Amino acid sequence: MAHSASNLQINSDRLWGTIHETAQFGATPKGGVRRLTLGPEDQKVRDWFRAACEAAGCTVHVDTLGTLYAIRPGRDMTMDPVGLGSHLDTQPTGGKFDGILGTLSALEVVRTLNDAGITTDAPLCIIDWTNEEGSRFAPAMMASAAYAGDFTTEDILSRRDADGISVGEALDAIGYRGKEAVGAVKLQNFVELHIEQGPILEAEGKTIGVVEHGQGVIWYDGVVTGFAGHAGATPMPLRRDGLAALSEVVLAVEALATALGPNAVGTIGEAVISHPSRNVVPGDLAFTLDLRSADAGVLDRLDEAVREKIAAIATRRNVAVELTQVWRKLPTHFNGKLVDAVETATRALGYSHRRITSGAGHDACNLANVMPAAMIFVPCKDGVSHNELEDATQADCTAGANVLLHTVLSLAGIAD
Ligand code: HGY
Ligand code: MN
Ligand code: MN
Repeated sequence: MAHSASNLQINSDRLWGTIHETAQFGATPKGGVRRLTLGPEDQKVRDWFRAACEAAGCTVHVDTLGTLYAIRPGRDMTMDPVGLGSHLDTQPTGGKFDGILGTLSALEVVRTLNDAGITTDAPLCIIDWTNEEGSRFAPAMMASAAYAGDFTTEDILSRRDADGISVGEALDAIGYRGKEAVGAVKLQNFVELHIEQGPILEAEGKTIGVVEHGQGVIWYDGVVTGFAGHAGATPMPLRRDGLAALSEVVLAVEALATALGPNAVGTIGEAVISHPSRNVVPGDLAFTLDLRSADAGVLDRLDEAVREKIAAIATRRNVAVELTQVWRKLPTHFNGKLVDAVETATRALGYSHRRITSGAGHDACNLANVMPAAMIFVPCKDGVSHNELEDATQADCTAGANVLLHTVLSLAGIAD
C-alpha cells in the first residue's frame, strides 16, 4: 500500500534533544563545543552516533579514514543508497550546530521513517565525514575530498597536526581506522543540511536557503624568515622584523580581497612567532592563508595579486616569505535537479526560502564533483559561526530537517 508521507514531519523535540545531548562531548564553559577531529571528544560522539544508528536499524561501515556510513535498508538493495549527513567535528571554539545539525538531522530522518513504518525504494546512507573542519589537520573536508578522489588515502593518512601526530596515528588512537576502502560505500547522490554560517537568511527573514553554489578555496601554509634581534639595541632601520612584515601582509590581504569583493574574501587565521619574547625583535613566523571566491576568475586574480604583494613586501623588508599551497578547490555548482528537489520540498512544506551561495566549504562541495549533490541551509543567529556564540532556533532546525526528510523521500522513493 503506497504510504502517503506528504504530511510527515520529523520529531522536533527529539532532534533538539540530540543536538543538546551531543553538545556535552567537548562542551566549553562559554556554551560552545571544542571537539577537534579524531580527539577523545570526537571518539565519544562517534561512539554515541554509531550506537544510535545501530539502534535505528542501520548497518554501520567505517572506512580507512574513519568516516561512518550507516545504511538503512531499502526495498531494492541493488540500488545505490541516497546519502545524507555532514560532520561531527568542530573548530577549537566551535558551536553546537556547525556540521552537527546535518548529521543528527540525517539520524532523525531515519528515526522518523522508522516511527512511520516507511520503507524507501533505495537504501539510505547517513554519514559522518571525518575532519570536515580542517583545523587540526589540513585540508578541510579531507575525508570527503579523498572519497571524491582529490587526494589518495595514503596522502591523507600522512597529514600531521601541530604536534606531529599523523591522521593515521590519531585514527588508531581512537579506534576508528576502519577496514573499508575509502569509496567502497557507493552513493547515488548526497544531500547535506547545514546552518548558513552567514547573515543573509536571517536578515531577509527566510527559513530555508536552497544552495546553488559554493565558493572556491585556496589554502597556503606560510613561513616568514626575518632576523631576531635585541628589542633595545637594534636600531629601527637595521631590523628585519618578521612580525612587522607579516602585519603588512595581513593588511594587504584584507585590502586586496575587499577591492575584489563582495565576491572575494581573504583570511590569515593563524600566525605563530617561532620564539616569542617581549624583548626580542621577531625573526621567524609561521602563518596560514585562506582565499575564497565563488567566481573562479576572481579567485585566481586574488591569488595572483596576494602572492605578488607578498613578494614585494618581502623584498622591501629584506625578509623571506615562503608559501606552500596545501589545498585548492574550484567553486562548486550543485546539481540542478537536486537543487530543484530541495526547492520543491521546501515549497510543499510552505517555508520561506531563497536561493543562495555557500560562503563556507562543505563535504557536499566535494561530493558534487562525483555525484549529484545539494545543500539545505537554515539561519544561524546574527550569521555567527566558528564561534562559541553560534546559535540557531529549534523551529529553523526542524524546518531544515523536514526539508531534508522530504527531499530524501523524493530521491529514494517510497516502497510502502
Ligand atoms: O573552511 C570551511 O569553510 C569549513 O568550515 N571547513
Ligand atoms: Mn561545517
Ligand atoms: Mn565549520
